[in-house]
Amino acid sequence: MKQLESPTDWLEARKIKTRGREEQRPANIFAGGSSCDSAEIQGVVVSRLSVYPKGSESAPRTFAVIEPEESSVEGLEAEGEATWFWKRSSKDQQLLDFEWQQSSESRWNFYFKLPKDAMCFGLGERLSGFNLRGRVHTLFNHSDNMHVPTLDPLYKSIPFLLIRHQGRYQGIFLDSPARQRWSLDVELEEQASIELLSRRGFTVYLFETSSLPDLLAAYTALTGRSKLPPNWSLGHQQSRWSYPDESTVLAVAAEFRTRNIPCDAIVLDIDFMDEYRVFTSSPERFPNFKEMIAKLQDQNFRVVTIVDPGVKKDAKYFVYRDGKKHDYFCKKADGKTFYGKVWPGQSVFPDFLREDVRLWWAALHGFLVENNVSGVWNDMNEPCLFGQGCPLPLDAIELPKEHHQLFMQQSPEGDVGHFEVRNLYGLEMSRATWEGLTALRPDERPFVLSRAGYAGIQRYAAVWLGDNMSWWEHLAVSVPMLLNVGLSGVPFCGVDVGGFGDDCSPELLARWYALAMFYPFFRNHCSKAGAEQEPWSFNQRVEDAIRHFVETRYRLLPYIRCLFWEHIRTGAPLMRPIIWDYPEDQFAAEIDDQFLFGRDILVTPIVKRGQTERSVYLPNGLWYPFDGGEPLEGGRLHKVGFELDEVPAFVRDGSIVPFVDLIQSTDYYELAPITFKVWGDHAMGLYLDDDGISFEYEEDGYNEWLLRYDNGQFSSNLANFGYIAPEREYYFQHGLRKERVHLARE
Ligand code: MIG
Repeated sequence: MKQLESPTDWLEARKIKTRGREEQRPANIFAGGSSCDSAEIQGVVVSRLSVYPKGSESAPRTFAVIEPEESSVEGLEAEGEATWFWKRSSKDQQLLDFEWQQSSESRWNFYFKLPKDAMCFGLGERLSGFNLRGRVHTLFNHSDNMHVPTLDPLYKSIPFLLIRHQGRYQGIFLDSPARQRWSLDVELEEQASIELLSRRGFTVYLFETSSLPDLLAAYTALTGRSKLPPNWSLGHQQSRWSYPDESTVLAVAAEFRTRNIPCDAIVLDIDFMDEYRVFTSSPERFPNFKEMIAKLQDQNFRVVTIVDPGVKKDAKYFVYRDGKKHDYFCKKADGKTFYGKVWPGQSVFPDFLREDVRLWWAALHGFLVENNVSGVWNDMNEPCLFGQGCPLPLDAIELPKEHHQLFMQQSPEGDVGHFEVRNLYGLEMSRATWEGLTALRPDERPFVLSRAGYAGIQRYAAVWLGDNMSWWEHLAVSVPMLLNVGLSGVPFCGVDVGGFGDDCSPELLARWYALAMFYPFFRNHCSKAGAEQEPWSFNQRVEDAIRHFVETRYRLLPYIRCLFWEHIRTGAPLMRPIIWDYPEDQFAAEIDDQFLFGRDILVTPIVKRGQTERSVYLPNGLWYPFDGGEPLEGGRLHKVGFELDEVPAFVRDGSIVPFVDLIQSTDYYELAPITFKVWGDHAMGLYLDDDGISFEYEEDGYNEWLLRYDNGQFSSNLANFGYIAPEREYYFQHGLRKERVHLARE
């Protein structure tokens, strides 16, 4: 593929890449238009700049953004070709000196300052550790199953960067689904730059200084928040590529019940289909698909199935035929249908950017809903094609012409080359899925899981981070990766527990569960080639340890549900860096192997082979070991031992955490007693309840209590009462004292 338009372009771009200084920047050829305004979103001032190239009349729409209601406070006009500076409302705002220019027909450059002590977070899915500073981050959805530390890009692209400077935060959201490369002071010159390859324009949002929680609140007000997930999807999920047939699936499910390891869902990977045809099931291996699911439901399991975007080219296959008839598949620039090779062989790809295509795809889920499949897993939706590396070479400095962009897509502004909108493909597929499930089962909140994504993916799907390995390094890196995913607005996330590729070891699996019980999305998954890693695959000791972690996860479900409530109200992720609550703690800012799970639990996993103790940093205050014991004083490091079956976490002094009695499936959640565990002598907490499945909570169908413990007295204050719950028992527990309580009814 020829990328370069002229050798001079190449040289100029090299210069920008290696040197960020102004005098070496290429000429600015911008001759289009722009508009600029600002709004206050959730208390944070956000400036918006829309830039469109010569020949267009407005910046493209990209779907990522829900229009802020109170937009256009300022109505500043950005002068034609002039460099546009971030409007400064106070001295404090001069930090970034954000500038932009156009340096070729399809290339835009952005520059901003990164003070020496500034740290960078966000940008979605990055393998490079918590602080993203010091390297280049490419945003171009791409599937690669060898997750070495230098791998770039990955499956998801979320162009939202959070910059921490002296305990305060600023944000940049470059809303364009075209290829972006963010170079975060690679040259150690306190300069960062972004290169965007697009012939369309862009909109960039600059968030003025705020706290980290406020910044997330504003960003998620702009790009949307998750809905409450169905209760069952917060349970333990078991997956494998692939359980080959019905009897294996039923046997695996039975194993959970006989061994008393809680589990809510069995996930079916690609082999459940009829020769990888989406929206079918194999007549040979899953001949009684619906009955099998009914049997699983009798044992309180749900079924999640995979749905890939590639539709098998097969004239006898209804999805292919129907899609062809209506012209729903992507075409090349010459107007001919695009075929690419994936699991089903030659396949076609729906153009999910089109509303009519999304509606059609949504309706196809009727097959799954009729069979009582509960959740849908979207894989390969970058989209990933066999036999191809990254479809745009990393060193490309121009956007290839349309006939080199795989295929065309129809955006609301008209036809556009795929690379202009590539990062939206997975999001639009998951949106179609989410909308389909919502329409087909209006009384249930859908569960959709996606591999690819763009800003706003949280509105439609949970995400997992693709093909990790059964390596200790991948256990460790899951913490900073998921922290950055959460700070990029996506709360419902996890990685394959036990690792996808390679063989998991007994010790690794136990330690992985010890951490993963705090992943918002909690699924054991393993590749075809890997050794078995179901919880019982090794010895009794490991199985018992895993049982303890999974049981603890289930007991924590009321707390986890409260954390999702917090997300829908404030945009907060569930997994948070310590600096979320301790903004001034510079020492905590460096920590990427611990995290806060909500406000009250600090998770301190063992992520190294053979290790039985680690140093733990506790922020200010008193912290109680999760599994019991004397509290430790915070504000310093401690050496702490964690046995293989010990929960590696601490609870904050002054918290009240709701625990539910042990259940094997969330089907038993509603009636199970709840105990409010109190840590410390003065404590506060929150407890919310709803039916766990419908959208009633959006219409006031929930109950909320503020809990207090003071002077040996537990009390509850009703904040909302809109859900008539079945009767269950409540207790409070403080140390050895446990008593029945009745929650306030008014
Ligand atoms: O080409 O469906 O990341 O979780 O098991 C591999 C088979 C396709 C990649 C996913 C993985 C899944 C696998 N898929």
